[in-house]
Amino acid sequence: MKIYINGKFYEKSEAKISVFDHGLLYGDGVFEGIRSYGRLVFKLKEHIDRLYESAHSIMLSIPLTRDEMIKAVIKTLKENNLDNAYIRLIVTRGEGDLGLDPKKCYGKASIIIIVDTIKLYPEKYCKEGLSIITVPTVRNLPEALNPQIKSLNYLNNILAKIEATNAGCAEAIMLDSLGYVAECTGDNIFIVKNNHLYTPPQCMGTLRGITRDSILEVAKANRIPVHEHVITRHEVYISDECFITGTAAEIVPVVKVDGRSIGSGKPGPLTAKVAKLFHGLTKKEGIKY
Ligand code: PXG
Repeated sequence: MKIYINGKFYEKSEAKISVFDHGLLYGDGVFEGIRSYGRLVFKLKEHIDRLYESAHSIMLSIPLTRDEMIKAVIKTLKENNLDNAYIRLIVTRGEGDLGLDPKKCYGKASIIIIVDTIKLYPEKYCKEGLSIITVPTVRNLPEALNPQIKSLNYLNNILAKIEATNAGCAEAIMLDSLGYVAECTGDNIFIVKNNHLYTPPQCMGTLRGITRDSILEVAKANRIPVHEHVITRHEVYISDECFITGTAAEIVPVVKVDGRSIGSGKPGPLTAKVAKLFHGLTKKEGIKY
């Protein structure tokens, strides 16, 4: 494995950054998780745009242009020679002192690109569907740390993940501070009711997932009605189908929420249809390497 750090490649055992990097000390930085399918990087431009928007919001200046960043990702993929890869792109605030002030780190942002493979959920869950719960930890308030900023500070999600796994679930629904469904710990959520798709709007304290947007794109192109609409837990419980979406997870059906069976209790037909449409898109769209 060859890991990119600030323009140079290192073996995994040699790929290191400073213990004074504010990415480590404070989770001060931004990241993206990206996938390639058959040597096509899926929605790379969208991921790079979201990275630069996250960075802009936290006043982190990335020392490469967007085009240079795309080239760096492609170069790292070529170096690692994987046909189907999971790419983790990280920009940290860089090395500073032990104080919070990011100004001490200016000009030192670190860019790290790791290319690996990932299987987030076992095949059994993808085929039979997940059983998930709603956890007590609410999603970060948009007015505090906006979930649309994909920052290195993931403790909000990790606390929710701990609550999920403690209860024997691989994923969990996080609510916003008003009690509406926001998203899962590392995935967006969709429900199906009467052949319409619903997902919470991004203003509800959700990350604007690239997979979520791709589902909206394929649904619209195939005349499946889609709504970005507030969702309550009750609406999830009485939905016909439910599924979660993420770059790492892809599309995973959900068959039980808080002990309530969803629809037939089995992965539903519209979930299968949009998953097929999504995988079709990944096969034909992307930047080649
Ligand atoms: N919501 C959150 C909070 C995420 O972290 C998504 C939605 C899906 O977004 P994309 O753009 O990938 O469709 C994510 C991204 C993990 C893990 O181990 C998950 C993500 C990132 C890093 C790790 O579950 N998901």
